[in-house]
Amino acid sequence: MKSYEVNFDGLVGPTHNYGGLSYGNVASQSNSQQSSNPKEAALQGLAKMKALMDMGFQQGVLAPQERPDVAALRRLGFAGSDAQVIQQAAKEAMPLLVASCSASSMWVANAATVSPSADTADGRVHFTAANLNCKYHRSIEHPTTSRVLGAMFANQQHFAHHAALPAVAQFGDEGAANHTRFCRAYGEAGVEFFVFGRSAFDTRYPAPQKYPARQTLEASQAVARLHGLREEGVVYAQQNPSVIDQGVFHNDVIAVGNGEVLFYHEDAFLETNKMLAELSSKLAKVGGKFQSVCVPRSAVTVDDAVRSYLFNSQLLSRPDGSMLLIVPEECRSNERVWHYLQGLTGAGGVIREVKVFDLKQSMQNGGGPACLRLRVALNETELAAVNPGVIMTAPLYDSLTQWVERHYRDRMTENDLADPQLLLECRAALDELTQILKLGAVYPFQIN
Ligand code: SUG
Repeated sequence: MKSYEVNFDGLVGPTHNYGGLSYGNVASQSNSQQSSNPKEAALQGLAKMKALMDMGFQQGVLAPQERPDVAALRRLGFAGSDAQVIQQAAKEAMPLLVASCSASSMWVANAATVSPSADTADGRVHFTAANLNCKYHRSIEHPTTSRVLGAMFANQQHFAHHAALPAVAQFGDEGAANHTRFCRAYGEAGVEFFVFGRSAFDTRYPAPQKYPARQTLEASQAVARLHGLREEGVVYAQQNPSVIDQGVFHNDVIAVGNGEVLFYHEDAFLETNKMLAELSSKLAKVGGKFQSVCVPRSAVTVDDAVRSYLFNSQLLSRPDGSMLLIVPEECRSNERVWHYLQGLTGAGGVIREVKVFDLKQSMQNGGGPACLRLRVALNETELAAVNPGVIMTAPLYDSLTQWVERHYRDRMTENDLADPQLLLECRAALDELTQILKLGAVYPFQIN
């Protein structure tokens, strides 16, 4: 049976703004309080989805969240009508209003961890929504994420959904951003690679000194258990704490994998050789031939990687078996990175082509091409069981583009978030979106 990697991209929400909310994420911190352009952000994301679809890749779309999250503000003690809740929060606790308005759900690499059916004990595709426990503005995403994923992958015969892990730092889970799957073919059993930043209970693992390590070993292990993965099909590795301290807040900022290939920076991991050997031997047991492409620090520094998002790229398989790298424009403007990429594609190795996309609006909050997509490997039968409303087509692209043009503002600052009219605009937009994507009622304002 045929199988595919389907990329579900997060549609940028109408409140996209630069709130400076993510300590440890250099772009989020340095662009704090700048004015954003939600319309441009959503259109840049849609253009990437359309381009990948046009290149022949399977492409889907994942809906944004209801923002401002008035219910979250009510849980923090703000009361009255919805407009009063927003105005009171703006007056007394602006950072909480900003957090409740974040469009951060666009980075769907953090929405969930997904294990394809070929890897799981019950032969279903498993999803665990990420608790995103490290940042308040992200920790409020998972209930809606679960409802949206449930509406997209609704067939219980093929899809199993797990609630987010307990919402405490010891089980901090950032989803697929710290998870990669290696395989010979998408429909065959593979090796799932979980990268963590620290251990919650075992003091032998070093931790970063400056910035938080968002993912724990214990969270990764819990996800692997929930998904029914075989021990032989899992490899755990620790991220190098010193790169976290240089702004690598997720592993997908310093490594990306696809098929049998891992593309990574020399400084990305601890005990790299041991990890590579384990990946290679476990992949060999399921018939695969592991290949790694290491980018030396002499060619590209960790700082270059953090600024250009070289590794936050999408590594995609082309029909001839070679691979294509989708990178953000920032890679072209970094001389060392661009020089490295020219050499890489010209060397006759597995990565043959680079395509550049303008994702500046998302990049300024620390989200590149890979952050914007959730990969779901599906066989033909499973793909047919996905809600067809969320699979990208030319007509869907047109409707979504027109929907963005109709509903989105082209400028957003902190003051705009305090405007109660924004809530009404967003709800009207999202109500229409759930009809376009045929999701049913998934937002708090639709179900309460
Ligand atoms: O969690 N930025 C996100 C970026 C997530 C990128 N995802 C991956 N690497 N997979 C984060 O730090 C910034 C929001 C603000 O500051 O307004 C933010 O949440």
